[in-house]
Parts: sequence; structure tokens; C-alpha cells
Amino acid sequence: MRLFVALALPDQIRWQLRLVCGGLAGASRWVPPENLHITLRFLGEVDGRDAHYVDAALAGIRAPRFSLRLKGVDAFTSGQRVKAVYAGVEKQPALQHLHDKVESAVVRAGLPPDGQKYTPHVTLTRPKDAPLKKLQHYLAEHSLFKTEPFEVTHFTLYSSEMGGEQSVYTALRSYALSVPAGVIEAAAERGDAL
Ligand code: 3AM
Repeated sequence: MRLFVALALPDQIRWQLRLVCGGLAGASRWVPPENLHITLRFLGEVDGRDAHYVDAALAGIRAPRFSLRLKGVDAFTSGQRVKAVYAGVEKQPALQHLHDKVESAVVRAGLPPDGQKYTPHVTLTRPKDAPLKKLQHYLAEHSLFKTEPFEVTHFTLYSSEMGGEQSVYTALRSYALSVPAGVIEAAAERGDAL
């Protein structure tokens, strides 16, 4: 099965992303709201035994919850070709930290290292044929795009299957991030549930 590890996005963030999903010549298909996510690590084709090792290694990760905000739009290009248009993620060291832990876990489970610099993003569309001029216009139009901050409380292992028009992503298992000790004490003092 084809697997990847990602952060799911809250409903209200996916709704906000809909505002920037459209209006680019050459991009007729946009990622549907239910598929929008922040990839932590693409694993590719993995057999059942390796998937089991990956799951066990991911389950062993201890990392704190953190807050994240999406900001701006940009694109991955190759020469004149626009490969993907994405919403950016505001810099958050805790996200890089989680990514590094996932990477170590995956390698510990026996998969080859990734070795690429991690650029967190939410892919919005992979245009078939978007001219760079139109892309520049689209990016300028949405340069102020920003969501409110949201809390990342878990990360998820997904399978990806080819659907008709879009891939079908299935959440196989989610792994909880921990609540920092100071937050637990403060909540207990206030009598809040976490
Ligand atoms: O939606 P994003 O861009 O975050 O691009 C694919 C998607 O990431 C990426 O894995 C995520 C879930 O499909 N992906 C697919 N094939 C890939 C590959 N061969 C890949 N990433 C790296 N190498």
C-alpha cells in the first residue's frame, strides 16, 4: 500500500482554504477539502510487514502539541512548469521537530531516508498547464492569505489510493501529541478539562 504521514486540518481551516482554491488559468482541478493536509513524510509503496514496523515506530514518538497557522500562497516550479500551488505554513520550530522525529522513526523502521529539505505546505492544485504570468497574478492576488492559528494535537498515517479524478486518502491511525506539563498544571488549577 501507498502510505504517507500528515497533519489533518481542522474543518474551519479547510473552509478558509476554499477561498484560494480557484481563479488560476490552467488549473481546473483543485484538491477537494477532505484531502487538504500537511504532509510530514511520503513513504511510498510499503508492504504489510514494513507498515507494521512504521506504525510501531510512529506510536513511539513523544512530541508536544503546538499551534500552527497557514500563511501566504506559493508554488513549486520546474523551469517554466508549475508543479504545484500551495498554501504556506508559518514558521514553527515544533513542526520541524515533529518532522525530524517522524523521519527518524521511519528510518528506524527500515525505510530509506528522505534526505530532502522539509518545506511544510498544503497543496491546493497541480495545474496541467498554468502559464507563469497567470501564476504570478494568482499569487499576488492571494499574498495576504492567512488563517487563524489552530492547535495540532495529533499526526496521522494515511493510505493513498488512486480514485477516479482524485486520490482517496484513508486515515489508518492517528498518534497523539503530548500536552506540555505546564499546560496540564494551569488547566488543573483552573479546573478545565483538556
Ligand atoms: O499533497 P502534498 O504535496 O503534501 O505530493 C504528494 C502528497 O503531498 C506526495 O505525498 C503526498 C500524499 O500523496 N507524494 C506523492 N508521490 C510522491 C513521491 N514520489 C510524493 N512525495 C515525494 N515523492
